[in-house]
Amino acid sequence: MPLVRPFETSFGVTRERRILLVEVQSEGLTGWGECTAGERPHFSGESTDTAWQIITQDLGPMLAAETPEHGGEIPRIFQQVRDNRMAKAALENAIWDIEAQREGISLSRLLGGVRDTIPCGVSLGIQSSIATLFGIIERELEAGYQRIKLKCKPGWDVEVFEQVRNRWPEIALSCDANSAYKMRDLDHIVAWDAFDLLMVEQPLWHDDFYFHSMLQKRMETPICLDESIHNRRDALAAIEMESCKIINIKLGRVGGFSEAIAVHNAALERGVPVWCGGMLESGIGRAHNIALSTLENFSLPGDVSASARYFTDDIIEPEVTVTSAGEIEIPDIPGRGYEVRSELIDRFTTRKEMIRALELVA
Ligand code: OSB
Ligand code: MG
Repeated sequence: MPLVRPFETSFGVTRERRILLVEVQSEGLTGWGECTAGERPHFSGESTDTAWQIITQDLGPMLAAETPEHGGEIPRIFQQVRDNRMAKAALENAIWDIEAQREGISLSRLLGGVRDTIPCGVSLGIQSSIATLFGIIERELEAGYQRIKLKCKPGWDVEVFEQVRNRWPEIALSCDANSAYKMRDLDHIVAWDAFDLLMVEQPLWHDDFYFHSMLQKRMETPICLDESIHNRRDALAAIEMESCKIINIKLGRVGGFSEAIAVHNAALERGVPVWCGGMLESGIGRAHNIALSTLENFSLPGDVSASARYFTDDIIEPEVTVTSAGEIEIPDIPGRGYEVRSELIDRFTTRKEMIRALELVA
């Protein structure tokens, strides 16, 4: 799926998405899941192709050999497979979708969601100039988005923050470095306290807690961890060490809804707010992010925004839209809340594999 515009982070540029989708059929119901791995293994060690391999060779057959009734049972079934959380999440989330349909309730309700609208922010990629960035910020604020997150890296940081702050002294503003900095940059990052940022997301290594905690001790601005948090245990360690004061929860990064809820609850009990991150998802992953964002502790605007910001033609119907108040309204229908446009998916599809469960004899 071509992106409406390229998205640049400190680890590279994405121009089109090559997305692995999972369709699970059971008892006449169809659940969908999206693997949020990137085309290249730059955000995490997973990619679209490693996930294809793990799902077709391992996870798919493992799931087909079982008869789970609840999404919450899936982590146990996949226990023997180490890591590969984005591959696992694609399958687990499809089962939660089916379960919600079977129960006749929305996915949000099944997960324990408490909101009927969610607050939305946008994540803005690195641009060719500050003037271009200003134009984009203007448009997004005009559309109603409640928080602007700026991707940053050495050479695209202080200068940008300073000019954006001068132009918009009051907006909720944050930044995300995707691990672009090192210890020698600590003084440089501490100085960002001057820009009244809501948070600084993942400034240091993708697998670090310790050095983030050293930075957080010197900094007023809350650090938010993204890449470092893979599960509830990571969240507990990061909170205990004060490596962060805010957590970005991504369904794929933590391995699916079960672990996302566990991270959410651990943070809630310790007074640490969370928000839902994005991975340039198609409508299916987006629908799941929306449902997750209705949980109580998702109190900050997330990176979940309108379909049209990414794709001219999204694969769900209706596409995701954002109100002028910068909110997404939660669909109150059974399951994921959006229809899947199968004919459009077929047109985009380059490869397909079917894994059958054994027929059960009643
Ligand atoms: O770090 O949050 C991130 C996109 C791809 C990989 C990592 C990240 C992002 C984003 C975009 O920030 C969020 C979105 O708009 O989906
Ligand atoms: Mg991030």
